[in-house]
Amino acid sequence: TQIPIRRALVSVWDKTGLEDFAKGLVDAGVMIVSTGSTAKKIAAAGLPVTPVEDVTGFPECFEGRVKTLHPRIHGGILADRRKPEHVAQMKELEIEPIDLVVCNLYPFEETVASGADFDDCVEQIDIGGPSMVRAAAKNHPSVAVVTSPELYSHVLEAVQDGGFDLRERRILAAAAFAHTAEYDAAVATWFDDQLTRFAMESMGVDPSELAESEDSPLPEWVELSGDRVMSLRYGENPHQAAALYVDMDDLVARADEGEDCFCPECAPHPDLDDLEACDAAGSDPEAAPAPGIANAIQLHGKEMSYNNYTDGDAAIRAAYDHQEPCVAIIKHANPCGIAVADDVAEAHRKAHACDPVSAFGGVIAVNRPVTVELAEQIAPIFTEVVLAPAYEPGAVKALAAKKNVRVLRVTPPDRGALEVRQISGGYLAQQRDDVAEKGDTREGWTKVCGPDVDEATLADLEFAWQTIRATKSNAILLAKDGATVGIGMGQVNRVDSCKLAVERANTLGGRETGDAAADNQADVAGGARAEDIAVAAPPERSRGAVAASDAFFPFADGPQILIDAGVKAIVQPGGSIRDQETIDVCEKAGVTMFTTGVRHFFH
Ligand code: 93A
Repeated sequence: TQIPIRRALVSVWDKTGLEDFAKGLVDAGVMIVSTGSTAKKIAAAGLPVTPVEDVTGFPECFEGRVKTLHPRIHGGILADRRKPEHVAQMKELEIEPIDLVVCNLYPFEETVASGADFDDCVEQIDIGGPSMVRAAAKNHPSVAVVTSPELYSHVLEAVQDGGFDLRERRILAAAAFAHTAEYDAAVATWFDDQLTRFAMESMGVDPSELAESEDSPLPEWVELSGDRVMSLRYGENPHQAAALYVDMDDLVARADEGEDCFCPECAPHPDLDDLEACDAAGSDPEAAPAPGIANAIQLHGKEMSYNNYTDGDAAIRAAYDHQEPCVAIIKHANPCGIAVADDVAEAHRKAHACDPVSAFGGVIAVNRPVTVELAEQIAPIFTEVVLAPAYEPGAVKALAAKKNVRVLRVTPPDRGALEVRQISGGYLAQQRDDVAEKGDTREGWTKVCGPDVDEATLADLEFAWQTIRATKSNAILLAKDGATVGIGMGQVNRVDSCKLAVERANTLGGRETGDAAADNQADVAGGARAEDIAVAAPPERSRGAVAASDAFFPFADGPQILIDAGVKAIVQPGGSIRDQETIDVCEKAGVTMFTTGVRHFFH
């Protein structure tokens, strides 16, 4: 499966080690095609190099915006050498094959960090580079792609040994997709921030003043109980003012009981610029914060936003609903995936595989300390917030590979704590739905139909049931091997939730989305691990899964959808006047059903 490297395209912004690398290629008999200043530098070292214009027959134009975007280049990268018709077409169109693409991209993040203005930042969005990198990664059966100067010596060894084999080209392709996805994520995040800035400016608000202001942007007449900790940049949307409050009475009561005081003044927040101190604070047993996300200690990343707080709270709630090591990935207060396993890294792989497309930009909560393995696994995936009770030494540093990811140390809220929600003219208060009811474990269930199920199925049913209360109603959740595989949430009828759960189980996870950008995000799952995750997520995941429903089925149509999708057992509260119809369709299909007598609406 080795493919000899005869012709390489080299186009790099970061020219570290370029001359030695180019010399190594030339010595090995490789012909180099190269762009503008990369070609100049190679030529200046006295080495032969073909300028890209000589290949395209077209000048670099529009201030360099169009250099390599040409069929002579992209055809040379994308033609599949395994297909005789592609090879014939290359000949016919006089396109020479390119066996190796060496490219690193315009320094977009560095330009943003330098304080450059909007237009200058936009100019540093590389278009041609990612196109070549993605093309080469796609065509990895024929082409090798390298995006990091750190790999040059390895590349030269491979070139001398007759080229990369298929496994190596696949690993390089996974790394390349991760690289371009990360690059695009940085562009998308920045662009989103710019939209906020434009929106604020159009409202006459100076965003820089707002971010730095000690004063709440809330109108003066707002009086809330508790004590304000800080103004937030904005609320759920940029036009809404917002602030964070903590329950100071609770903190004082804890301090009176001999616990350390964790009021905003006394809480041991490390200096976010001091990565060593933040990493140390992640594992310091003395530094665990007071319960609740409002008291969390931030160890890295951008400032928390209003939505980060609400999603973060939903994520802790989900992860702490399980006794085993658990990882919950949340977006818009709903799970993209939740899983339990013997260790947190494995739980994360399973949770991520549920829906790798949605996990992009998610909030991740873990109910155990984050290991370095888990941190390294999360690092390449664009993640808004990571929350955990502690971080093993080195884990915060590994996560900090991404500048913006918010890393928080958090203590879960007390079980059954008071939950207050405002309605117009007043407040609603209730106990949190995180208390163990009799019907929340198998001992409290009634088997109403179907064959007996084995221990693994029962364990999955229990997992599905204990996971569903973290999912917005109406919720239907499919699970297999301690992981969610399809979630239908937030629908106004239960049939749609069933359809959604099945559809999501069978179209996500395996990378069947037609969206190329989202496809990349699935690949971000992390270099060589992309393969493992794809294996953990075969298509037709509904077949052989178990299902949970957060409230009873009012009709038999919902269960019928689950049965048709191959679900083998269902757990639900029961209590509908039409329960018998639901039981009958399950009985007929040989599907086992348990009722719990408890329901878990979540709004
Ligand atoms: O301006 S681009 O978006 N359009 C292109 O066609 C193109 N081709 C290569 N950016 C393009 N590149 C980028 O130029 C590469 O990603 C690399 O970072 C840089 C190398 O240019 P030079 O060789 O002139 O330094």
